[in-house]
Amino acid sequence: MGSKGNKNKKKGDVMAKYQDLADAIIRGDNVASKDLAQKLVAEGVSAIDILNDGLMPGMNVVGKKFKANEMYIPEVLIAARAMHAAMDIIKPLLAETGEAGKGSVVIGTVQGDLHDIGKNLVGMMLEGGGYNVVDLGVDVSVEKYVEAMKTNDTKILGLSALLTTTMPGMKEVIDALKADPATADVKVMVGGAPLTQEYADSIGAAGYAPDASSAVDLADSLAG
Ligand code: B1M
Repeated sequence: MGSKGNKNKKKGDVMAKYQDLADAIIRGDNVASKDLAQKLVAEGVSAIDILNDGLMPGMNVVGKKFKANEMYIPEVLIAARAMHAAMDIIKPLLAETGEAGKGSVVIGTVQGDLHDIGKNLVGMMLEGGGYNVVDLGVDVSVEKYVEAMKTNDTKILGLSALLTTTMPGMKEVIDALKADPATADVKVMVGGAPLTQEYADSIGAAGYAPDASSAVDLADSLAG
């Protein structure tokens, strides 16, 4: 009886730890999200567990509430700020786990699209996977991508899009790269919540990754 109680308590404690972090994201408390992420790190929880069990579930709730009109843009932005505060804590740890010197990858969110949380996570995981990441930011024009692929020593470009209205911008980038002999051999990997493998294939992308971890495997296979 006693041991069963302890076992349940232990499990409950672990759940509560992540729940607090997820709740901090949902209510947009960037001080708490940073502190709780730091506390979990100090307790020896891995960066990837903090990401998958605390941050992502929190942001998923934000997404559901946003869709259901229970949260509005200012609250979602505040939640995003809290997510970034915690991501700043785990970023060096994700990077530490990586091998070094695999070369560079250019990433960016396509034109018209301001969503950067997923793109930033992909960047962090790529850094953790040993890549030097050149992040062009959000709302990146076709011309800026083409220019970046001429000036950086890499043939891998990662595009992120979160809106069905901005997804077609990926094809514009791919077509522009193919049309220029200096960038025709660039391999474009794509990702973002509304994307599918079928869509990636239809626009001529070299690969599609459904999440940040698989983005690293994909970059490895494109680089190899
Ligand atoms: Co926006 N938004 N948003 N939003 N927002 C969505 C995407 C939406 C699905 C919400 C909803 O209705 N349920 C919806 C899109 C609907 C659609 O197109 N079908 C939507 C909308 C409509 C809008 C606006 C149009 C709202 C408005 O103004 N009326 C507006 C557009 C602004 C613009 O971009 N021009 C808008 C604005 C915003 C905020 C600015 C308030 C904020 C963004 C803040 C920021 O990013 N700094 C925001 C947010 C936060 C969201 C939700 C709630 C969360 C997105 C997120 O960060 N998820 C989102 C709802 C949802 O997705 N559930 C929503 C967490 C993140 C870790 O996941 O980005 O999917 P994700 O990234 C994953 C994978 O997709 C993948 O790996 C990541 C990690 O595993 N991945 C890649 C991503 N990129 C990759 C690249 C790769 C590989 C993998 O290779 C290169």
